[in-house]
Amino acid sequence: MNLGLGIIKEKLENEECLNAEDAKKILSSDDLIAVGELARKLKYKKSGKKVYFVFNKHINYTNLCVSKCKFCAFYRNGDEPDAYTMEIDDIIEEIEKMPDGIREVHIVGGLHPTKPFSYYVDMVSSIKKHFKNVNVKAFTAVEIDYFSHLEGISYEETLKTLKAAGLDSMPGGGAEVFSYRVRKVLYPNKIPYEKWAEVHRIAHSLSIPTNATLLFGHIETDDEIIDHLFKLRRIQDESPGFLCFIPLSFHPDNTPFLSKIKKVDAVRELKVLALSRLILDNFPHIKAYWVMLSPKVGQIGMHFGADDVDGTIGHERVTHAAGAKSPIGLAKRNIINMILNAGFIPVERDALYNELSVYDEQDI
Ligand code: V47
Repeated sequence: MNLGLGIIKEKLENEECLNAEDAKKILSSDDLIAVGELARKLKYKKSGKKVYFVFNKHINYTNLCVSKCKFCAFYRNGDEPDAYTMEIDDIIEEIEKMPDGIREVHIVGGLHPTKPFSYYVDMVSSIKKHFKNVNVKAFTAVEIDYFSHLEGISYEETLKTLKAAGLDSMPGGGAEVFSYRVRKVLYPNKIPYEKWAEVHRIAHSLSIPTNATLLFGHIETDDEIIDHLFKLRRIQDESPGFLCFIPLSFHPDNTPFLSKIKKVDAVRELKVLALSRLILDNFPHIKAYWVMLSPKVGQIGMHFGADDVDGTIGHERVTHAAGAKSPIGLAKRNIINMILNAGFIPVERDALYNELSVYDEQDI
């Protein structure tokens, strides 16, 4: 272990917080295994050898979007042959196709040009009515901001209305990188950091747990990644309520602006994962999202600080529109296998990380 990482190791042993300089050393280190070792130690402290997954289904209710982010291959304007919007009955039907035992429905979509706020409220209440044991994890801060403008009400009112309809938790998307420089180039119509943070702080104050993400591997710098992580750490210190952090590696295929960029490699993905575990020491969980990493890099990710792999997913659309080569969904047995073969203990959880079942070799 080189001297820089040695000092970081000592700090972690003394339970001292890392600073931006330490973070920079981690990202630029050429000792990948040592970086992984630091993050894995912290993972073991937090969750031992357990790695969590959830039996879930992703619903992307529309690909119409008025935001038109330049990094996104998923959105459509409305007149393309593959533009779609799901009605509530379609959503219920899609969830009904899942085998029994589903615990979480993860809902995100584009910012639809004409659907009223009542569509989203009805969506949540219908799912709750039909599927009693399902946690409705729905709508990013970007969608909440959009709904509040549609309806002319505050973030708090928007979230209270959705919570009364059955909203249980919120995903972490839409954060991208908080850098104003990157926002100006790639997602000028998307809410800035302050508003993203405000929505999550209010959600936490209403006992709606949320997640957080980082989109990396496009035009961001190391400093911008580090700043993003420290901003999240501060939100969690001041307004706790984040359950999990998910670093998302950018997929360039079919994107309007960035299709020539080379997809980030596994070494970078693993370093960012490890750095996330180390900086976000106040986040209970870090996710190795197999859809973006691939199941194989996801397995290595468990040795780089991740204690969660998301879940079965059903049919992922956002990353696959941008060329992801991973499967569009995984069977529960594949996930259990993936975790066991990486040397960890698969634990099926619900959306709030209550443990439902622990698996071993006999279960596959
Ligand atoms: O916000 C969009 C990203 C996010 C691309 O909370 C892209 O548990 C890569 O947030 N390449 C949506 N990424 C996904 C998301 C998420 C996923 C899994 C779990 C959770 C959770 C949240 O996907 C968007 C954006 O940052 N994204 N386009 C792309 N071409």
